[in-house]
Amino acid sequence: MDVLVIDHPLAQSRLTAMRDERTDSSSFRAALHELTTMLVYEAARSFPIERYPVQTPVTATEGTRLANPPLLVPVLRAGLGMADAALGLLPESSMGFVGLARDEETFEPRAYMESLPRDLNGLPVLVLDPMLATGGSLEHCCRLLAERGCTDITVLCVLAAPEGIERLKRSNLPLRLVTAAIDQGLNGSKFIVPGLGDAGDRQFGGM
Ligand code: U5P
Repeated sequence: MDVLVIDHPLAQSRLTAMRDERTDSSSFRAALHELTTMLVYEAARSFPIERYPVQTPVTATEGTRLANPPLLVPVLRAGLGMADAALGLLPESSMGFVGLARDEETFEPRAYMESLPRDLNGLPVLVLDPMLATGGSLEHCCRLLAERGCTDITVLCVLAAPEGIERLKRSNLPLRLVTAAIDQGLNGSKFIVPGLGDAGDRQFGGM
């Protein structure tokens, strides 16, 4: 599994704002939005393009567009804060949704919603979830996509724990990971350390 870490200074400054416990929800959402734009920009570097004729005011030339814009799949609830930024850079993309809750005793994900095209053959997918902790949620989500025929998954997250990366590697699913940082690891409550806390609560408040 390819892992791409975006260590650009502008990305790292947004990540630091998100880590800071004094950052309020509104500023946290703004930093997540901007950071997602940077992660999508870098993830899209390897997307296939096609050339097509275009007329400028001066002459005829050739233009570039994405050959196959990916399906965007934010993982609810925390991935919602990445959806608008991703759609901004990929306006031709469609969006599906997967809702996952983590059981706080077993730490395993439970799906409460799936809204995806039935057939994902030939369609690349960009999965949006800020945190890769144990990897249970993202493995579950990517398995749903692979079962529908998807063979090209890019997982976009803000923070990844080594434990989650290992789990995704072992899954043998057809995916690559783009993240702004790989943190030290998980604590006893399976939170990422140093991390940024609960990405859903930081954006939308505690439930
Ligand atoms: N999560 C956090 N912060 C953490 C660890 C996990 O917000 O430090 C939440 C995220 O919402 C993420 C989910 O979607 O748990 C991933 O957990 P896991 O299935 O990778 O363990």
